[in-house]
Amino acid sequence: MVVQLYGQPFGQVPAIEDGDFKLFESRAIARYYATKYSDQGTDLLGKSLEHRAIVDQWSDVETHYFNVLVHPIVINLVIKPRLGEECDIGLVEELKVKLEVVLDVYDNRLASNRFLAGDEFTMADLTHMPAMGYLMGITDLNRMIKARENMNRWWEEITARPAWKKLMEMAGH
Ligand SMILES: N[C@@H](CCC(=O)N[C@@H](CS)C(=O)NCC(=O)O)C(=O)O
Repeated sequence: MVVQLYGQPFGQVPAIEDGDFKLFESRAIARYYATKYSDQGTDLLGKSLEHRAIVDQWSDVETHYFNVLVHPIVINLVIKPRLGEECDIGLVEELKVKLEVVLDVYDNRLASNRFLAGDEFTMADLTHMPAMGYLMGITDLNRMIKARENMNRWWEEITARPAWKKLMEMAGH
């Protein structure tokens, strides 16, 4: 039986309640709060029609190229061992080969752009941070990122932001 918290029909987290308003799916939640508080702090959504489109483009790259590979890697190398379940090393090795190609695209993009959507930190960078955080904690994957100079520079910069440091402190890292 699926246990629904905050109306999440798949029984997963995160899900939020903001007053009477309920929402699930982490990326939709992040966009909701970024829009709701767009007049405060960093503008995460993009400043023009074109900039917003580029933010959306790299956010979609995260979902459709990056996360589809990284999510099962993290499940197998981080989550399953914690649950005492066996991980599928064959699958992880296949995914790592595919991920090398995707990381090259990122490194190339970040060679001429400070952040994924251009000169400013946006939602496109932010949505990568949870999975990137896991990857950097896995020796082999950490090496794959560190080998890419521009991606590594980008990761150092976005994790130096006060909000990430605060989150890490709260998580006890
Ligand atoms: N696409 C969803 C994925 C959510 C997800 O994978 N949630 C995991 C934790 S990170 C979960 O709740 N797993 C528990 C379960 O499936 O029973 C999102 O981004 O919100």
